[in-house]
Amino acid sequence: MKKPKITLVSPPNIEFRDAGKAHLVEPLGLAYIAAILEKNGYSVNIIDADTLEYSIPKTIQEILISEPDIVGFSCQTLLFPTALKIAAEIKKNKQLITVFGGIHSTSFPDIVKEPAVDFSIVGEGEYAFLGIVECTQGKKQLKEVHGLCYYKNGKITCNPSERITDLDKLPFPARHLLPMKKYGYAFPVPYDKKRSYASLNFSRGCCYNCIFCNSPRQWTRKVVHRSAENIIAELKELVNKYGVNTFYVRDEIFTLNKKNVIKICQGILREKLELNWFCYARADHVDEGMLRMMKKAGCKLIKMGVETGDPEIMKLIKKGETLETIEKAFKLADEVGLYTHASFMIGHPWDSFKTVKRTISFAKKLNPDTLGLPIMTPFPGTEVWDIAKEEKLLLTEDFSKFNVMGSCVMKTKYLNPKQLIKLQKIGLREFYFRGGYIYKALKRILHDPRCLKFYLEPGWILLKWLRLGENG
Ligand code: B12
Ligand code: SF4
Repeated sequence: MKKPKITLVSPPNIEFRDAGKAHLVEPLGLAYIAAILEKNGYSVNIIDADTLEYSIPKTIQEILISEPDIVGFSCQTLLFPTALKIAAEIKKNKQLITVFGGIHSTSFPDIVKEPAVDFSIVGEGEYAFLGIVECTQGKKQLKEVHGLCYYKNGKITCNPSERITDLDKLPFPARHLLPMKKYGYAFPVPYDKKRSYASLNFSRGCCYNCIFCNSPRQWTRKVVHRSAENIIAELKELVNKYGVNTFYVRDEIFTLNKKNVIKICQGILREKLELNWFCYARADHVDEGMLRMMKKAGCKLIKMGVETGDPEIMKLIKKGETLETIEKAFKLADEVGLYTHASFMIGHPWDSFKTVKRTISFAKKLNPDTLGLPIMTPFPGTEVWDIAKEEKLLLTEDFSKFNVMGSCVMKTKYLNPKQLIKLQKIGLREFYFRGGYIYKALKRILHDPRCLKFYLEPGWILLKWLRLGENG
């Protein structure tokens, strides 16, 4: 039987392209799937339409040029409507199988009812996608493919999914199929060499249960770690094969397993990899010894989720942290000499004018190098989605509006969308156009003028977005 040709697609994010420009990363899930398919002798192609800034027609054209028999789409909720449009169009032009995967498929397996979706996968995609391909070769039956969902005779069938327990067995992501030179993150950390960038996962999953996060649904709260040896081998490949000198750890809670963090740092130093890197961490996981070790191994920036400056809301969102712990962690990171990013949100179901003001004040108090202040978006599969529906706070189920920045799909008990968008802009203005922030930025720039460049691009995007001069 002829082996099928496979094309994997990361759909274009047309409306929010500008917002995403400051941080472009590889579609790692697709690169993992491609790697396992290649390892099994299949011909694969990845179209990262988002990064390549393709329009929808251009994406359709590129898919058809690749003459695929099977097309896989990876999408978060926001990009699902676009992916669906593309899938419907390519199906009109060629007989092929479409497979949808990623967080939206996992949270919303009902998508298989859409005529343009042949199969959808709940959970991890590597063995599931390979399983579908093997079904087309008569090597497997659909019922044997973990996480596979399909719609037949008015009924949705979903096979139980299974977590991958040994991530070391996966081949490294097929980055040779990606436009690696296009990826990057504008963060204000200077160094000599021109940046060449990649991102990777050291683990998968998170054991916490914050009400707004899709991670518990995606990974079933089970954390699976890669070994330090396997990670160092991938880092060496990144340096030697792709000339990478900067990397980003995509894990939700990189600092959960301190022993592994230390081992990885020791490995980077032992192998003299000379890499700059940054990661996410939970404030309650960091300690001075670990932060110092991370800095020694090239870590420049640490991103921590704060979410709110209101102690009551902090409890309601089940983050499991306190404002005091968070403040301590930011101080510690400052002392150690790491750059910091704080991720906040406004528009929690209980947010009022007063609590948002508290959030803005707390952000100013922490004084991180950069601030994220999106509006709470209740993604399907999260507890906040259920709250939004039960309390009639949800304003639309048009997923193309679930962009987190600049539009608002959920009101709070006390604030409407107009008030939330206005508060978001006030928050960002108050944070960035403030003596304390400007002083810190100037200190960074004076210490090393090369920093300036890395303030400019995100700064320009922010200014455009805030549309200075307009009453927002
Ligand atoms: C790192 C990260 C980012 C990175 C990289 C995003 C990316 N495109 O991969 C950055 C910082 C850029 C980012 C941005 C955003 N992110 Co983000 N991000 C994450 C995070 C923490 C980890 C993702 C990751 O690296 N996973 C590891 C890789 C290996 O897994 P994966 O990509 O999910 O792929 C696996 C499976 O999903 C599946 N799969 C994936 N694609 C396909 C396709 C097929 C055909 C198949 C069969 C299977 C399959 O198989 C893969 C391998 O097992 C997740 C949290 C999470 N738990 O997923 C949030 C998360 C995905 N992000 C989220 C959001 C909301 C965003 C933003 C919209 C926020 C914003 N506006 O700023 C943007 C959207 C940008 C974009 N166009 O992607 C939400 C998505 C919620 C939703 N339902 O849509 C999540 C779940 C966090 C949350 N709030 O709950 N994010
Ligand atoms: S927000 Fe962070 S800590 Fe909370 S469940 Fe999601 S990944 Fe885990």
